[in-house]
Amino acid sequence: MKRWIARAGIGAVALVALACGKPKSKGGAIAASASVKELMAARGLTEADVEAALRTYVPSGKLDDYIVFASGGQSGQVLVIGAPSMRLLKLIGVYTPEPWQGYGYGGDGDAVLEGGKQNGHALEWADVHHPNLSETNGEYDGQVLFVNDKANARVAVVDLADFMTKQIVANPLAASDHGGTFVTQNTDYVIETSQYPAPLGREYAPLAEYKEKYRGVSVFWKFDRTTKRIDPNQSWALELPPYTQDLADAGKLDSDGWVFINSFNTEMAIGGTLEGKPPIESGASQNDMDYLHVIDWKKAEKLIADGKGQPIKGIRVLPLAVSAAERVITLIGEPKSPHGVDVTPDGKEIVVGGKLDTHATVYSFEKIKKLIDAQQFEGKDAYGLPILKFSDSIRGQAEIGLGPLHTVFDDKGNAYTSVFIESVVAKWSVKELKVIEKMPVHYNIGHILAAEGDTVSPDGKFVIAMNKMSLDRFSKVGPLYPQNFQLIGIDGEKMRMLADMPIGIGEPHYAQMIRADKLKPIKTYPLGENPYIGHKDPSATVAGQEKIVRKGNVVDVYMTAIRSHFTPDQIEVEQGDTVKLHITNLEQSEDQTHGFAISMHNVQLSLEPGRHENVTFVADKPGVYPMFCTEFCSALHLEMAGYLLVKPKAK
Ligand code: K7E
Ligand code: CUA
Repeated sequence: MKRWIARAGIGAVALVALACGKPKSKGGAIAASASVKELMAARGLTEADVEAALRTYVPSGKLDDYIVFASGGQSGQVLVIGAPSMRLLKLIGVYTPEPWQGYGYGGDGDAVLEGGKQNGHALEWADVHHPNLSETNGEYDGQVLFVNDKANARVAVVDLADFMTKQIVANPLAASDHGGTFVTQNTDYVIETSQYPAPLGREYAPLAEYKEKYRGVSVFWKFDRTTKRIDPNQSWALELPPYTQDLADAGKLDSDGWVFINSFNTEMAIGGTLEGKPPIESGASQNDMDYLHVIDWKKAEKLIADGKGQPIKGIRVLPLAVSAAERVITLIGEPKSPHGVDVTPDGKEIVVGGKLDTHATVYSFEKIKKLIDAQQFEGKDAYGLPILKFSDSIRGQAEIGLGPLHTVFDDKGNAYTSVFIESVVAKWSVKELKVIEKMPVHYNIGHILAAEGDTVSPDGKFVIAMNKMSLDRFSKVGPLYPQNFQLIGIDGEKMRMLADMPIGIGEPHYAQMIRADKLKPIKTYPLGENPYIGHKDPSATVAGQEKIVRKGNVVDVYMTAIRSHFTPDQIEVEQGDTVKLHITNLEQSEDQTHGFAISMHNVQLSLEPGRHENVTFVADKPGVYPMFCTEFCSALHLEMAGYLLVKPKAK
């Protein structure tokens, strides 16, 4: 029963019968078995409930068809969820230390978190907004995941070979970001755009000089496929006007080479509530139109290569004046404080969600391109950027409802827009610009995502409503309620609500759903591999070669771990020594992970089979400290232990 049992036509009773293995009766009538009916009655389940259960239930030992990578919001992590079961598979530590994975607790992962320092500060939290999978020819390729930290303007790279965070790059120009981390169709660039305008490079300038000195910025981080890392030296940026840039999307197919970024607060309101001035929220909602930024990034790339960029904090930035003169950035009006901007799968159109306007506006890339090529502008903004006429740039508008935010697509030409104030998913025809159906969601939907949704060929199977509020959906757990992911089937005539999943670790924003068979994670590491360097660690040790080497007050310990002991298991050092542990897990069988912790030292590692880790600390407090395995690995797991002895300094 791998395929969906029924298209719209077959009723729930039929599904129940099928699920129970009851053969169809001769006359074609199908009946649920008495025991299933009893169960339904006892649990108060309707036929629709049973049908939803059958569409999402993944029995023990069976695997999900899709994997969802969801933002963990303020937790700074990424959730990995199976769909349609909506089972949580993993939390990947990204910006926040994650003890189970031994990420940020004394091992080599500390260096990744170090890379995320801003202004010399270690930042222990992040607000993860938009996970984006790497693409090849506009299809998810399952290699890498990028996520941004809205709060501190950072971008992280998660390697999907082992589902580990390998790099955090700190944006030196902006103080916050939002429109990211969108990828170009072959992942040449990962794009990160600032949210709240500020002087580039985070210099000081008074708010009175907002229009002159404050700026937005879009960083084009160059992604290197061979190293699976962002290369900051090959990256560059575009100076943007101090409109509050919001969401963004990269063009694909016809619109490859272009990026679309929308904005609010083109009024450039700066608040001042204590002085009785209007807050930013009202100042920013005065104009009927804000600006969609249309960016020719291939032209910008060329100008940067020709030396037109000016370095700020080590990044080449293309000045606004150059972008204006060379028509790298063109503006088009967009109705009142929009939110999401989403390119259609064919790359031909751009859908902007109105937020304060009830429409989704569909821009035509072909029209835009023609107007730009013919230099048919209706004017310029205060920064000299050319503006296209709104009515000449769009194909039309769809009346969606109150608070349209984000839009995703299926394989049949339909769009699905999250409608925040109405708490619905609106399904509409892109061609007809007409709403077909609205599905209520619980409650206050933010983002929406679709199976293979941002590719050139969405699957049209599921969408997930990512709801900000859950009110009456779950058992009460104190005044901070979980968020609610709602899985909705979209492969039938009508949308079907299938499952709820509470998210209790933060407020997720976006997520992407990839076909599970596109992911090819490794099962074990080659013996001695350090995942952060991608090959065998120079300090990797094999059985029989373990040793303790002392040089001055530095003690190097070359260790191994195998069921169920560490070698060596007694380490004696002197107070004040720098201790360097180099531990190789000699296991080569699947799922045979050992942990490693030392009491009182904030050291905790995860040593998956074959993996090597290095730990450095100063033994500053004399005493006896147990060191032990923290992952239940065998019947003798508790015996997998030893001692670190720190001898007091001789007086
Ligand atoms: Cu709409 Cu940050 Cu993408 Cu939240 S954003 S919902
Ligand atoms: Cu090794 Cu528990």
